[in-house]
Amino acid sequence: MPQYLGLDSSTQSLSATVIDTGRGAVVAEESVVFGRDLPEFGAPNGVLPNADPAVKHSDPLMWIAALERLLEQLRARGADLAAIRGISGAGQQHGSVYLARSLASIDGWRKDQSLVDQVRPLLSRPTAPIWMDSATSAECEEIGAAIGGQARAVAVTGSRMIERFTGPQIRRFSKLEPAAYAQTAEIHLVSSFMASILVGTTAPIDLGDGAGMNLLELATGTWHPGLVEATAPGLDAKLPRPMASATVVGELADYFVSRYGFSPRTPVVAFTGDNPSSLVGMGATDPGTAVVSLGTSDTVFAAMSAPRTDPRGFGHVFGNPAGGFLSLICFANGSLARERVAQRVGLDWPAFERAILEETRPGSDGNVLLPLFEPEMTPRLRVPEPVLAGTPEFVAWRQPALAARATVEAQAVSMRLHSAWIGQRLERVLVTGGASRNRGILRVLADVFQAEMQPLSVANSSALGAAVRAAHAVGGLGFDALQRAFSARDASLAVAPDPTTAATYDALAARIAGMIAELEAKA
Ligand code: XUL
Repeated sequence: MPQYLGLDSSTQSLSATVIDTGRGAVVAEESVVFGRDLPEFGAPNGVLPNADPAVKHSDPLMWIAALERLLEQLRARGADLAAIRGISGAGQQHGSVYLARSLASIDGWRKDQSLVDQVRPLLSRPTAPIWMDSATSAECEEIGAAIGGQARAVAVTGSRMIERFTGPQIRRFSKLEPAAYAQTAEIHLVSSFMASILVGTTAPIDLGDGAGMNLLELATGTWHPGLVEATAPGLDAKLPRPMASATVVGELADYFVSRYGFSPRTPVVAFTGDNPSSLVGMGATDPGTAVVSLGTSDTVFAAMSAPRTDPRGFGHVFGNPAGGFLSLICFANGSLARERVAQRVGLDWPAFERAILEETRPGSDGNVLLPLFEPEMTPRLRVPEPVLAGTPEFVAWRQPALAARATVEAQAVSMRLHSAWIGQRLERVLVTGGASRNRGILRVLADVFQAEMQPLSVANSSALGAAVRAAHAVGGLGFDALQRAFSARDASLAVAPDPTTAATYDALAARIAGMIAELEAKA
């Protein structure tokens, strides 16, 4: 039976989903969690510690070690890798990897040496800035000014210049380490880097993820010469070509065939960003269905037939791997913020859920908690501590159940406030990501949006989307049929809105909008 492998190279883990299109079933799911399984890389949560809280880098060699570990794990658990007919993948968006040699110039991988040992000498920069990095405000200003203002950046790329996007990150590297930048022959996204490793040569950048670089012209799907020039010297020659997502970029390198038992010449399809991939995995590639993804970052996204842009400059436009575009809004304080509140008030995850469902009421009795632990991108805020308002007991973090509900309420309200520009009345929202099984969170989202929340039965929609994209591009199967087979929604888990809470959340939305405006004015 034909099987397809989807990989998801995310911030905290690398995951695999194998689908069997003959049986219409997911046949294997595996994960390597960086902090837990690869402690030798010193990156709990996948990010290297840094004295500057704005600087967030990861070790690309950790991702490669994880790839080897994951493939070993799949084989050890009995996955038949010889049955895989095609492979694709997804990567955390925006992160960049810097290579001293173009991978097109290496002659595949040696079989007698680990991949980590073979890639290490190829890196011109030992670490990769990732999407959590916010150290490039100056570079955003500089590039924006050089091309005639942020409005122009929005018109060309779908986003203003954004700190975590790849262009500003590349510029910062070229300014901080001009010699190392000059020695860089090729710059990859996480997605195209992982695809390149699999094929043992340079893989192109797909349009879905490429749109998150502040370098791609949406209208033409090509690198924009003015932006490329304004970003860093000689950048044009260092960028792989942008290409449609449904492209076979090469054949699996022999290294993987002999080490892990894949079939020779297994086709590899362009990798895309984790959010565009989730859109596919959720079965939401047609406009009209929004997705909330609860991960390290929380994101809200939806397919769009024509690119519409966010007038306030928080939202983005990326490529839809099925064609057209997708709107996306990203919140940096997602799962980690929920976990940090839970830890701070001493609740485990089941207790966090119970606190919302059984122990508190909508509106948290007038208490508000903006869970801002990391510099936030939506809205653009950098505050040293979460912001609390309400009773003295609450503000002193002494009411654990209320803290749990107030955290999720503020996150949901912020999603509602900052996704209004998409201009769609949402009746149904698909929910994915680690926290999508938490009924307390689903309850709050349903009431705040006054829309039904439908979790997907498969937890990792990004890896699933990658497997589905491989089946589409290699097996010639239609997205409709694939999504009917694999993106089933579990009706028993759906949470309908309670209309009696609407007024409470309208009022809370107005109050939180006011608090945010005050913080923005102070910033
Ligand atoms: C999206 C973004 C994050 C990462 C997470 O713009 O930065 O969602 O893709 O992996």
